Amino acid sequence: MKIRSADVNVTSPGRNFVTLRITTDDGLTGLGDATLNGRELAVRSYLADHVVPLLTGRDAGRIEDTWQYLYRGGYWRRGPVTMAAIAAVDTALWDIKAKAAGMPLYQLLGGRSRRGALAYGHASGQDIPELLDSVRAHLADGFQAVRIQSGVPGLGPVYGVAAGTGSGGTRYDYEPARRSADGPALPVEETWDTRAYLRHLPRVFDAVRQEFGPELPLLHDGHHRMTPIQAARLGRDLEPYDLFWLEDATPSEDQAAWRLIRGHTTTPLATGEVFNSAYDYTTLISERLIDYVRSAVTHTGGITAMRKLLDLAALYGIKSGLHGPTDVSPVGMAAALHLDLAIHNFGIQEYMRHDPRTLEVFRTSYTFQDGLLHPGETPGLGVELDDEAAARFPYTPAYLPVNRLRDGTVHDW
Ligand code: CS2
Ligand code: MG
Repeated sequence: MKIRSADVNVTSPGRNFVTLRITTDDGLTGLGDATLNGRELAVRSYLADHVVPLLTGRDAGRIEDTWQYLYRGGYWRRGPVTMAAIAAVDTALWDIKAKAAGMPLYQLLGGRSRRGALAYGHASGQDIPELLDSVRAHLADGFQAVRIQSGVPGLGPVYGVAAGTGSGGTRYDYEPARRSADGPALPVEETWDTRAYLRHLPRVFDAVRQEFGPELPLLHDGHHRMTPIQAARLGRDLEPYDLFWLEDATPSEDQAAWRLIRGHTTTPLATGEVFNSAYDYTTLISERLIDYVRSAVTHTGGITAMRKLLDLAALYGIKSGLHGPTDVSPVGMAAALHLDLAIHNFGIQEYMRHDPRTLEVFRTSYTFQDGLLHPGETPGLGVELDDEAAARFPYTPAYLPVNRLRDGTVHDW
């Protein structure tokens, strides 16, 4: 079975997505997600200008060889653009292989290890009462784990807190990137004050635990905003509230910094959504500095690379917590779900539900029931792209926000 063609689709049904479709000479198609939030056209060009010409005529069944050919053969390694492009090819080839086998992809990854993947949703509020309502709405929708983010007294809008009423009528998931169609064409700028945040967050957790009791798994994203010693203090202050995890407590690329946090707190730690290679994790995993691997299949070289990374983590007792924001397309989401079902060291899956327009363009077979996600039994990944629907939503430039301290200094967000 040879690759006949490959095409890159860019569409914007509520937000931008980059999708690769590979077609074989016997008419099978496979999809791969290559969405890189706010930098979509760079990946489109990498794929269309540099990768697609290499694919035509290749044996569609040789997934590992194609991965190595694109990774080693390109000479320039790693980086989010390269690895998102490789991920799209890899995922599309796995989709094709599973369709050819007539099986849902998780069967080729070893079959299921569990009934479904425990998913966490994004509860948030500008203040504590609003957050409590949002948690309630998530529980009513069946979520059995929630991430909680809150506005900080004295600060304006904070990234990670929903700004308006979501599609379901409740304050739901925020949209990471602002499109020029929906507001200013340039990045929104937010103001940040870490000391105010550190004072406020334990109160937030206290209120949520008082309202919902000790059982509910609670998560929180620090979004790289703290120094290691601030993160250590927050981890310690939150210990009474028994977090499932504290995510991105400090900028993740400084792996050695996590030794300091780990040395001070027993709050479980997660990181890796901005990583794109297993090499980004070597210190974190081998020294057991984190508890959960947060990468996205879409940004880390696809199913082939993610499986190796998760197997490495498993050797050190570290679990998965794969990235699943709205900027991972339904194709990338499905890829994560097949892995979640198959691997032994599954931890939790992020689930930020997509806009209904997105789900008009991407027809999915995955399901969410009783707090668990399941990839479905359709052969392959179980996602199809409707080209006509996609064409109704042309690409719209979008930027992620920028964060500044009160004195104007650019800060992590
Ligand atoms: C967040 C994301 O899902 C998360 O944990 O950190 O919203 C992230 O900021 C976006 O995916 C960036 O594109
Ligand atoms: Mg995050």
